[in-house]
Amino acid sequence: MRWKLGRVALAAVVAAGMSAVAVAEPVAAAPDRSAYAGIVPAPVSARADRGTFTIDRHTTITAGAGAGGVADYLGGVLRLPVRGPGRGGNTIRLVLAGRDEGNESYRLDAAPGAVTITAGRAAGLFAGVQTLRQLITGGTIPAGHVSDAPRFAYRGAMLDVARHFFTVAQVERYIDQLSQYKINTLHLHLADDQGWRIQINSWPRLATYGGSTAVDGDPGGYYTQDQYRAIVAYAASRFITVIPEIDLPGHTNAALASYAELNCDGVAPPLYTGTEVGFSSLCVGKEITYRFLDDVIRELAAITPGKYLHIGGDEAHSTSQADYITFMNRVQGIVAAHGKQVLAWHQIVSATPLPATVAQYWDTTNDNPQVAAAAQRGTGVVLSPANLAYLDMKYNAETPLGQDWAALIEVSDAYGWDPGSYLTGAPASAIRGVEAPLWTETLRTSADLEYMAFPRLPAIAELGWSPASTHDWAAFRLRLAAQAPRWRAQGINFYRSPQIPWPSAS
Ligand code: IFG
Repeated sequence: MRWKLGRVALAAVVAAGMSAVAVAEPVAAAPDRSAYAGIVPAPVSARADRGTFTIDRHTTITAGAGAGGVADYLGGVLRLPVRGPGRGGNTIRLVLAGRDEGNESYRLDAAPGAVTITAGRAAGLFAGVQTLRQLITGGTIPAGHVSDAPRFAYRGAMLDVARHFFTVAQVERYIDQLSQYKINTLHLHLADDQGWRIQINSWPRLATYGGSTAVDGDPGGYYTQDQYRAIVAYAASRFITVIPEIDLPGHTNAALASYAELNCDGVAPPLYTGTEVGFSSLCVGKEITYRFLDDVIRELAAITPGKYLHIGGDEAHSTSQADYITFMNRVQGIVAAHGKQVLAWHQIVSATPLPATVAQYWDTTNDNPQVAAAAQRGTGVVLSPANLAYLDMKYNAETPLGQDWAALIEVSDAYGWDPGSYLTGAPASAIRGVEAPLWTETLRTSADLEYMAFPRLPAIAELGWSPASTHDWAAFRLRLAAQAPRWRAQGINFYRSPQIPWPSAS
């Protein structure tokens, strides 16, 4: 039975993005050749070929050694059986082979009888699988070829679970959404003035008391260490590394409220449910502060496989400059003593960053000589400019959720910059990548998170993954529009920005 192959144009990309669904029989869907022009993030190279691969009840996924985890993931997504290598017939093959380029590079080759994804490491196969999902239209994959590799190694999203608490299931839902756009890092903001969200066995009141509330007195919560391990493992199965943040020395009211002895005056402040910042500080002059931090960092390092711990360092307005420098230099040493490297907000450059310390830039200007000087001295930088990458910023004055202190950020603003050349005076070699923070003072549900993250998160993900040469707003907005049917199928509560020509049904 041959289906008449209709002609498709790029505009069809707008209507053709469909979530990956397995079908029992070939459906009358014209394979969407322009799907190769519609991938988000844009790949290094992609071209359609003649022919079509049809997913049907005989289709299997085969995986060689080392590719099993990705094969099982893909089998779950497409609801297809996974078999060992060597089977004939209509197969989707995941092949771990070739040079390991030390990143998530891959090749995808689709022909009528077989689709093959080849990569030097499993993370590359997983990236190729996300691309494959975007090429599937109604059970068919147009023949073609993709060769792809990331521009930046660090492609992150931050979720603030301190201002409002989000359950393991809600975090895992966000992880699944991030992984579709090749994000590979999840920064969890675990402690702040309004809540401490991770169990520390040696200081139990941090979570049980310090985690008992949230902004506006909303329900609190915290992760037991087993629950945190579950988040880390789920993220790892999507090739996402978790970076936990304990914000220091400011943003520490939850800890100070939990243990009076941590306060310089020995008096514990009340729990805080407002949204002010900069009023709290650990007591830099007390030795107990460093015993406390050694315990916290030791326990956190033991359950965090990734190489970074984030120690915050922002808005320490109640810590003197001299104390801030003393404190941040000492805490970096504690992190290193526990075998981890430091990530910190860019204020860390006013202390003495360790060689491996990376500064997360959140200023609202691209001209910050102090950070540029540190970058020139070798400090790595992750870019999260608050006026371009903060997903808690309103889209416009009418946006019901979010804040506007940094900027109003429409989709074109989130997309309209180049991380490689953004920070004046910083060498391109210092730029490790990008991260899109999602602060939750005003966000309470997954639908709230999704409304702010989509469609801007895929824009930041593209800045992190795609070659600068592919940067083109006119094309991106069409590719973004074609993602909408997928988001609708997955129940993602995305903002229908007027800047994007959304397909009618979405
Ligand atoms: N700045 C604070 C966050 C959060 C944010 C909300 C940083 C590094 C404003 N610090 O961003 O805690 O309140 O947009």
